[in-house]
Amino acid sequence: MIYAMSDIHGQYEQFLTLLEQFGIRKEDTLYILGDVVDRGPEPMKILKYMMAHSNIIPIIGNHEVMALPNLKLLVPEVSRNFLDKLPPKVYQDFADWTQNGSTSTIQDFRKLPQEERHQVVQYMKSFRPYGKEIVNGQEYWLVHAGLDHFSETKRLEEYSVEDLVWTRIDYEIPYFDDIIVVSGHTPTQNILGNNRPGYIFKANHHIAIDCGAGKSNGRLAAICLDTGKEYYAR
Ligand SMILES: [Mn+2]
Repeated sequence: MIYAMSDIHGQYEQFLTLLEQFGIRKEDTLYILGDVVDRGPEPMKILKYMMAHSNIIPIIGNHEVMALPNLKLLVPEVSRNFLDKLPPKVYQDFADWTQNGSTSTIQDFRKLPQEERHQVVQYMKSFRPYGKEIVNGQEYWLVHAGLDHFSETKRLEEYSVEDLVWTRIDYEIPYFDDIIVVSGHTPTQNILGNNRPGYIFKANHHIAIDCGAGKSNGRLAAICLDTGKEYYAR
């Protein structure tokens, strides 16, 4: 079986709840479509769980793109005023990240021993830009946010990471007649005209699976591509 979930944002308890619901087996594959870190309380526990399970395929999200260069800086012990010594561009990247929910990630990361911090950074570097699967004869492309600079003739391999992690899909417009694109990044509560906010959204050859795990009216969700079955953490 192939499962997909997205935008866990530090919600380790919800993550475990969903894994229990699937009863995931070694021969199953779980795609996690990015934004594992930031906002919620326990991103490092999720990353360590993912690292320990080779049937989990991590796809990069914009929060990993923001976090990675900054976490590299935080592998060694740093003093309180280390930010003052950074070159302006590096300082700006750090400041941008702190505007995007980095606090929990920084706090959780700094609790790890240095060796584990190094391992987490190495693991995050290994996140893939996208996934591709054929299930029951149906082709699926799995990405964090969508296909910016879209062209029908472009192969998935030709999109840059920036194209795949930041865009907002117009879910009323299909990308393809045949391929289904599975995406996170935009909570289904924010999809215009969606009459089932907080549930997985399926229309126009899109499957949107971010159900806003960190929101008070949201939860972590997952889908099984083989059965179409949806799973919700609460
Ligand atoms: Mn995102």
